[in-house]
Amino acid sequence: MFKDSFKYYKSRNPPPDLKDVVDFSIPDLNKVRIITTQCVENQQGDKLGLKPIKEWRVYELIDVPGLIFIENPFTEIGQQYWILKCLKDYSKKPNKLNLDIHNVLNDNESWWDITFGNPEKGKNLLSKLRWTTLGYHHNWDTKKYSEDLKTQMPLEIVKLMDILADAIGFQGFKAEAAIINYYRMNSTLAGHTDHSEINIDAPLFSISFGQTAIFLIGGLTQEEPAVAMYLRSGDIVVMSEGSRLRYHGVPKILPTIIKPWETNNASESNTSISKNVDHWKKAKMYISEARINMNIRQVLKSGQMTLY
Ligand SMILES: O=C(O)CCC(=O)C(=O)O
Repeated sequence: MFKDSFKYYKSRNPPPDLKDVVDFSIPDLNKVRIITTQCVENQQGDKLGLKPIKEWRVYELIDVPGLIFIENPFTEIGQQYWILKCLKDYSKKPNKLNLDIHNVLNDNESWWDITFGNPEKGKNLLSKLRWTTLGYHHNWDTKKYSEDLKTQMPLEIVKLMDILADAIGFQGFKAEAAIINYYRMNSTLAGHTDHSEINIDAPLFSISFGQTAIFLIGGLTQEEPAVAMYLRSGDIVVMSEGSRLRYHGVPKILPTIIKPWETNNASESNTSISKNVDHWKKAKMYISEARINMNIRQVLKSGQMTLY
């Protein structure tokens, strides 16, 4: 059962045995199948921090048809770019934050500015950011999207998703809603399904940055068993077709040894992305004890302009 696996991997004492966790960095071809990308290189990819598509490694989990895994397709600078976007830009208005209901920030204050710029007020704020929503804002209570709760999706996310979707054969995918999840080392995300979107035929993209997660994917009901897999910084899970409505969750965050957001001089000079060194220093400190997940969905059916 999903709950048993969740409890098993969440446990601190005794800690779980990780031998059955699928590790796509050493792919076991009895468990995963290699997917060939549709390798139309896109000039925009470099600006969005992506490696050339011909270098990507893409797999499908044999036991979970439609569950596609793209092993970190981002450059080092690309990881820094998206980590900073999530921390500095996507945590600002007009996006919605879990902090909104606590009234800790005034209208003219942002989480980033107060956390890193106001030692007194920002003292306890760093770990309090849990989620932000973009585009069609996910309503956690009703689980229904609404035209009244919608803001512009950031253009760079729309472009990134066009490239990712095209490369793995989901031409026409439109990024219309996103949840950015912020995890501390002791955070978990309980098992759930994502079914609020009118278009459940469109895939859901889930991009991880920072510390490593153990991700569980189960069946269509809580009663079925779950498969565990590592999600490391940069890795992308695509829940498509038969996997789109399966239960999934994150029982554990593990400290990472490999830090694909760290740059060497060669990667710094070989990019069209510029960076603010001071901002990155702060983001690097944050990500050393955190994980960020960008969860991106299409809401409407193809050709549909509004919800109703
Ligand atoms: O953090 C993750 O990897 C999963 C997030 C998720 O399932 C969600 O936002 O619905």
